[in-house]
Amino acid sequence: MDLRTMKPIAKAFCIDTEQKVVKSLAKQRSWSYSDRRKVTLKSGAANNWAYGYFKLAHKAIDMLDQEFVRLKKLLSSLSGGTGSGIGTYVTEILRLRFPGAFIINQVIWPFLHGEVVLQHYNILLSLSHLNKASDLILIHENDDLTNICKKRFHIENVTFKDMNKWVIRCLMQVLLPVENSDCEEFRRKVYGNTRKCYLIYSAPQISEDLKSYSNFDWKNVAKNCIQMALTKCATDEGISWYPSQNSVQNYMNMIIILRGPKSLENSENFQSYSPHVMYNEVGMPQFKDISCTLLV
Ligand SMILES: Nc1nc2c(ncn2[C@@H]2O[C@H](COP(=O)(O)OP(=O)(O)OP(=O)(O)O)[C@@H](O)[C@H]2O)c(=O)[nH]1
Ligand SMILES: [Mg+2]
Repeated sequence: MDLRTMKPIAKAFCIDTEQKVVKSLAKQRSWSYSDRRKVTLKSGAANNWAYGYFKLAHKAIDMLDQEFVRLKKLLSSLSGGTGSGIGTYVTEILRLRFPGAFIINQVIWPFLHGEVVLQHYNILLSLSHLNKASDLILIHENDDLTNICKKRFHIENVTFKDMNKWVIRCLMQVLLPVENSDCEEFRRKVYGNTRKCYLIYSAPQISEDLKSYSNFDWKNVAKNCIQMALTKCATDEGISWYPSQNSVQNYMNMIIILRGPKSLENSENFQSYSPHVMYNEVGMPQFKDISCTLLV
């Protein structure tokens, strides 16, 4: 707790090449960052992976050094120069220093159109490096996030803030503790897999104000979620029902995470879809009902 502002102090690091970005992020209303964990340089990485990776990253590492040991989960974009270049370099240094650490990268895939001209190179370079250094790469696509916000949360002018709320919700689904598995087991489920990249599908997608009018049961929520993954549909509405769920075996490694009061008794039914079922009898703080999240 920061006794001056009475705000909790975040454990996370906030890294950006541009001072204004870190300053604006540090202006959070409900928490603060310690000065040791705000890392900033003098100029941006100009949307250039190589500039971030080769020219700027070592400077950021020098500033991070003291508390490096606590850093195991990295959130960054793939298409700019800082998140992709420095994020990749930091991941590689972490891997060198802590060979046994379980490192997770959450990355944002850019919009298909209208973004950075170098984005394809930046993505390719980032993912090819991360695939060696990281244990688990969770991907969120900005076009999908926009669709979820528009179609399921009925937001007309979608902002990054709206999209990030859904990203955070999915990350909580995946990373909060579960009852039948711990970090070690999670690690074993994805460990040794040459494929590190996972897309996240999660259901139900429903706004708070509509929740009291809705009724969910495990069968439908899980059925929808699995079909979303099969048909690569980001939203849990308007899903195509072809191919059928019999083709679920096509997925090499599907991890199913169930949260909610009735998940325990149902968890065995999910084994037919995947041997990797993780569950927790307590629902998410915001989603007291049931929820199903897939990593595929
Ligand atoms: N979902 C989401 N995407 C974001 C957000 N901020 C930026 N992006 C996306 O991230 C990409 C741009 O990355 P930035 O983070 O702005 O770039 P950077 O990593 O700071 O790199 P440079 O600015 O080139 O130094 C684009 O694809 C944006 O659409 C955000 O808050 N949420
Ligand atoms: Mg930037």
